[in-house]
Amino acid sequence: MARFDWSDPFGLEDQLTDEERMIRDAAHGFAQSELQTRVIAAYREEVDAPELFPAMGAAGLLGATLPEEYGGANASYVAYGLIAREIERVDSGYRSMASVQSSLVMHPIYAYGSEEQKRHYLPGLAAGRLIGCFGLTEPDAGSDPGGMRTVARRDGDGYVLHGSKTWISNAPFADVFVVWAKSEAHGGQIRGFILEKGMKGLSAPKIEGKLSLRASTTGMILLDEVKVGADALLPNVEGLKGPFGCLNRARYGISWGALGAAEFCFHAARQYGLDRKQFGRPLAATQLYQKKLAEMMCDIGFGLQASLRVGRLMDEGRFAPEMVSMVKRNNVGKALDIARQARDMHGGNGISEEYQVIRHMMNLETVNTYEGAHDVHALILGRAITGIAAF
Ligand code: TGC
Ligand code: FAD
Repeated sequence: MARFDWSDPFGLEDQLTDEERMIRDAAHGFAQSELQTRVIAAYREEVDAPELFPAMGAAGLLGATLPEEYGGANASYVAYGLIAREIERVDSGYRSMASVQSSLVMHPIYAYGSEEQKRHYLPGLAAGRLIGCFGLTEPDAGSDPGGMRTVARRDGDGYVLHGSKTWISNAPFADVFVVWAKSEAHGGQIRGFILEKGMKGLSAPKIEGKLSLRASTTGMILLDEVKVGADALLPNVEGLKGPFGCLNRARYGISWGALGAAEFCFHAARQYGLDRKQFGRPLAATQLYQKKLAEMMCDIGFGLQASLRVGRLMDEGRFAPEMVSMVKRNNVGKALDIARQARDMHGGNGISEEYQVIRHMMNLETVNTYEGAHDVHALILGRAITGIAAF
């Protein structure tokens, strides 16, 4: 009979390859030494941290799944998920910075870009010398990106882009902007364009006053008749399947990341319950406290197994987007419940920045909304079950 380990109930460790464990350990070391040490103040002060990109790049955490010739490590999607889990164990905002760069900026350039675009951008993005952002959401098109108003018009050999994007991670300090627009030159089809900081008419003001994800910088992208050359167009995809192909990967990474945040909260609640005595015994000796811990462990264990399965299928090229909706929706929803419970189980201390559970709770509210809101993923699954789109 195997010995039961509450911190790894289904033996995830045994199901990883040596290389995946090595990448996970490197990500854990980086996250604990470089991110954990700064996050409490960074969140309080809502600081911009562009300097973290070269640090993450040097640690091999950006674009790890890409081939080595473009600066990646040829790592598996399971390894990518493990990186997200370790970063988000510290803070969802830092994971956001990394997953936008890897899945939403490097992936589309790799998957849809020309050879020149790949060689021009990917090594700098992998090293974190360049910072990327991904502009899909607009003020009037969030869950329904097909309703976007940003347009690209033909201008000589190139294009002119006009419109606005909002809630864009990394935008205020980004060098590279992957922007999706309806292209009049392509019959109104949605096309991707690579824009660069400093282009005339392009600005990216910061959105101030977030009470969630404060360690990650968010902004708008304002496009006022921005002229770009023909080489700004991502040539190899058209339609919504372009951005959705990126979102599949980012959402999958989030399914692991959110469980990293949940594990932090679970472990913290367990330790707090063992240390804190009320009514003459540890809180962890009470039935209600143990039931909550048991539920946390089960939800995290089930979620990790499901994400591992989706990751393996992704590596084999056999995943379906609906599987990604299942793990993104389930794992983030469970993580949010776990963070709220952990906050409660810490009593008054639970609202203090020092204990960190309330920061995770606040962050996970954003994670539950972005990359497809919780209910929108339910509708994607409902469509798959019934054949009827209820959006
Ligand atoms: P629909 O008719 O379903 O599809 C249009 C076309 O897209 C294709 N498609 C997909 N392709 C690949 N992967 C997927 N997951 C796909 N889903 C759809 C589909 O086959 C079709 O292709 P074609 O060739 O027939 O044209 O589109 P719809 O307009 O009805 O979509 C509805 C819905 C709800 C599925 C979709 O709009 C949706 O997912 N909404 C949520 C929007 C969202 O997730 N936005 C995320 C913005 S980025 C972000 O939040 C980054 S935060 C990052 C961070 O900081 O970590
Ligand atoms: P809405 O679409 O208006 O939804 C509001 C509510 O209505 C939600 O509860 C939703 O579930 C519900 N709803 C919507 N449609 C339906 C329906 N048909 N039936 C039932 N309920 C429905 N976007 C980017 O492009 N790039 C980024 O880098 C990025 N980063 C972000 C960072 C942060 C901090 C945040 C908060 C958001 C970010 N986003 C980004 C935007 C994010 O993807 C959107 O906020 C999200 O897709 C939801 O869109 P919305 O905010 O317009 O909400």
